[in-house]
Amino acid sequence: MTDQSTRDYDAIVIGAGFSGLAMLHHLREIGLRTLVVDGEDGIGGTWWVNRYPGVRTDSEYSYYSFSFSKEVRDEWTWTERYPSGDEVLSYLNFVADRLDLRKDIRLNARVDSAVYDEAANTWTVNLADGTHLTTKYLVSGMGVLSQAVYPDIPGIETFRGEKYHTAQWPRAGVDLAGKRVGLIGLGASGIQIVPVIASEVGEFFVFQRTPNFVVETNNDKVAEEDMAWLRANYDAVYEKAANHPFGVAMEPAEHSALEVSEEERRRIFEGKWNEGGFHFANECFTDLATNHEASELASEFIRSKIHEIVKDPEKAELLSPRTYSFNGKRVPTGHGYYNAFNHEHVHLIDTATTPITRISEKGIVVGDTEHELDVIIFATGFDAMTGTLTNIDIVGRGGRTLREKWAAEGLKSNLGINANGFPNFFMSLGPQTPYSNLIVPIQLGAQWLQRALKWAEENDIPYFEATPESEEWWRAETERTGRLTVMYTEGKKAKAWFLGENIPGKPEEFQVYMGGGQVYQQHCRDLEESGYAALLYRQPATVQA
Ligand code: N01
Repeated sequence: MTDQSTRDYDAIVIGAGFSGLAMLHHLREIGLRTLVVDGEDGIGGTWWVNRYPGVRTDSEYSYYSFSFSKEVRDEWTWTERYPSGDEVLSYLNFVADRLDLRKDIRLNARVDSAVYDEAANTWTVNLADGTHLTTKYLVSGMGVLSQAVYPDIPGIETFRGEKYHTAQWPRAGVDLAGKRVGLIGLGASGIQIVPVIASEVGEFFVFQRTPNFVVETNNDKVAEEDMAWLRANYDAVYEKAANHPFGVAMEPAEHSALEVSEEERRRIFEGKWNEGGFHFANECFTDLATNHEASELASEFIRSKIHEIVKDPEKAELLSPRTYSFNGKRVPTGHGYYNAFNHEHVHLIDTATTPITRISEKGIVVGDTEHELDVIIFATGFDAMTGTLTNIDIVGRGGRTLREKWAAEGLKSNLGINANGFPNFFMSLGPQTPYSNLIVPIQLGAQWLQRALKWAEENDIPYFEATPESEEWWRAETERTGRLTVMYTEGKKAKAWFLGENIPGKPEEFQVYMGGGQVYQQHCRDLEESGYAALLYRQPATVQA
């Protein structure tokens, strides 16, 4: 029923990363004339802009990829268990070529605003170059950790040396050889960059406000037989990931950390530590994310590992988190992170005890001490989940933006998929979608929307929109389930982005759903099986088809 004569497109998707590519493929499959627009000059989304040294996945290759295309599965070969950023970017380019997506992707097309016209039931997407495009369906694939933030440190603009943010890294690279380099920020990004540039720079000053619990990955090459096995078992691997609370293809743990002997606990922690990466967080015990005592036992194990690896006991102690416990921040994975601090030219500056007071023309001032630098790297994170959506004007019914809605009502959505007041606007990985390996909710979300819009088209439904009741329910459910985890108590202490705590002035609300990816998917299936009737407006007012 889409009226092809009056609108430029049936669907416009903003963003050409994993989300945008999956959406384009699935919406085209149901015959929607779909266009992807992206402000960058290459596809890849987060993997296009995050080119800092050391960037790589912290999920394993086997489930950090799409399972929906047999061609891609059969023809693509991963080379590392935790693929580098370059390899993921090559993968996404391969996907775009193999599925012939490029012809419907417009790059260098930055969206300034998107405005809903109620009378015409049409969205107008306004690009920075002055182009206006109209569409029935508008989909955000703008990414959840894409709105980079700089810290509000006085004098930041006065620094005369070079300044870089990890999420806006120059394409041509940065020559750090022999230079005095300062790094602010030790989340997943900072932790990846440390060991890689440590061997390159002259002097390295790492400014640490809050230490992190870093789990080493023990990265490895992917053997030919591993790829052959994966190709034969892709669906099973994907299903395992989809049924896991955090979207990883891993075995469920069997015991509480509190019900085994100390010796047995150490043995299990040790085994999973050696296996590396998210295996430690997910496979040791059932309650590292839900029980404070269990999370503290994991914390103590990691602290003991830090003291084993880092030779200087003072540095080791500084690197050991004491103010919150494991899972209080999104668990970062390491590639020689703690070891890097054994280099003499890597200086760890504690800015928790003596804070950074300002940035000067010459460097970073901590208390009264000025550290002179040639380069400052900011790995200071993102306005997560909502930042990209509130940074541009997405204008719904009555001229109200999403930014205004959430400021007035608190963060609200129906399953992170859509929002009341914004008909036919959908989000891939909207706020309040699962805290997870993101490829699972991206793929399942694109497939869900494909079925929903096919149904809408076949049944002459002019628009989908979240009801106020569905939003109230999902907001309450997101908060309720989040508060059952240690992410709530510990995340508050650690100023975690998943609670919005990292952005000054941002309200404390769960930005993601902590109740489990598999539970979330069941809610999505329930919504679909109800004929979308339970939660979404489907009876038209008087709108044009
Ligand atoms: O950002 P973060 P990130 N003064 O918000 C510090 C995903 N990701 O880019 O903790 C001093 O985690 C801040 O200090 P503190 C992943 O989901 C994935 O590293 O507030 N310091 C913190 O250390 C991850 O969780 C991958 O005390 C300041 C750091 O900046 C998410 O992105 C790779 C400061 C910010 O850490 C975000 O990670 C990379 C200030 N004023 C990222 N302001 C992979 O999958 C901030 N900081 C591979």
